[in-house]
Amino acid sequence: MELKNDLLLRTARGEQVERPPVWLMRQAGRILPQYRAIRSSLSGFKELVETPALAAEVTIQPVDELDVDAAIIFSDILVIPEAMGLPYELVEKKGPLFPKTIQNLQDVQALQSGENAAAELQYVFDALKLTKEGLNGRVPLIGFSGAPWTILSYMVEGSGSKTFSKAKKFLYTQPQAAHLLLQKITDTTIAYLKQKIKHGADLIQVFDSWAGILTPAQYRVFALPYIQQICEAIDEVPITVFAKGAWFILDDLKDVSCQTIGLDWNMNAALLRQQMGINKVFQGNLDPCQLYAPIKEIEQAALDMITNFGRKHIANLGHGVYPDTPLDGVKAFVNTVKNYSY
Ligand code: 1CP
Repeated sequence: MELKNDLLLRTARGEQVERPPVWLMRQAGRILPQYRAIRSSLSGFKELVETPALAAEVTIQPVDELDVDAAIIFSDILVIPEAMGLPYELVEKKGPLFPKTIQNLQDVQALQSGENAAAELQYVFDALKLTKEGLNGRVPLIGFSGAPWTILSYMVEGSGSKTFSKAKKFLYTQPQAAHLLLQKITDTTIAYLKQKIKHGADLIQVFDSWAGILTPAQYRVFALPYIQQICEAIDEVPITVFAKGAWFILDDLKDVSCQTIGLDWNMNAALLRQQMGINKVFQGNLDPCQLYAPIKEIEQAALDMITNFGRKHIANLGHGVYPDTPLDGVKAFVNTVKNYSY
């Protein structure tokens, strides 16, 4: 199926484009009344993720409502631990919870991995296929996964955390088990992403949401080599690496085989280009809280962001949009980018 709007892909490939493409991390979700309506009729988040027709429907909602330049498949990074043998629950108002966690080498050895594990996720692949049909070529579809370190952190910690100190302790005290676990996650993630691409993903984003809590030395040993393996294996479509909070690793990411680097709102794109000579495409990085401001200020901030990034830019927020963000603020951001021309 030919894409009617392939601006995101042309930008990710480094081509000269007319304006930055725009989409928002977490664009499918509670910011949209259409999403809340579907969600409230279900038993929970997992039912939505695991029912392909519904997942496809909520994936397309932001394309209809916001006219963004990409859809991102509605799913979660935590489907990977579950496929490996560690089920998750999503506790209302509290977040993810793993009844069973990884404590030692034996626990890691008991997990399945690679293609066998990825095969458990047929419901995601079916959702991609239905989404592609529903989009009918309007915009590209983004597939995603968590980065191995971020996935390990949930598997060891058992829930979200401010410090992820249990997960970091695991790296310091059981490095051998940690490396085996990271390798198993990596193998599963590669098999999973390849299936996503087969079922229609046009671009892949790897979320390293907890990158910023590692030291640079830990990041180089426990995170980056596995991200590199994923980027090397995925050569069918462009790939974005978003290592949140890890400004200290951008100089290394320069040499990783990804096309695009996601930046959070603490980072300065112009400075990174000048001082580090990073030539890859950047994605980001408006502060999600900026969207609570008056409309005029949102518009100005979006223009300032575009100016700061220069070319080779995919406009986005610096992290996911917060559920209580006014829809008018979101639309002001999207429309400012869409009305811009270089
Ligand atoms: O019903 C609900 O609204 C539950 C909230 C929710 C939603 C909407 C969760 C639970 N996951 C999702 C969907 C989701 N998760 C998407 C959808 C596609 C889109 O972007 O529109 C994506 C890309 C994710 C990825 C994800 N899940 C990340 C990486 C991105 C990030 O925000 O850093 C992480 C860390 C998760 C774990 C997770 N799942 C859900 C929550 C609330 C969390 C975060 C928990 C924590 O803070 O530790």
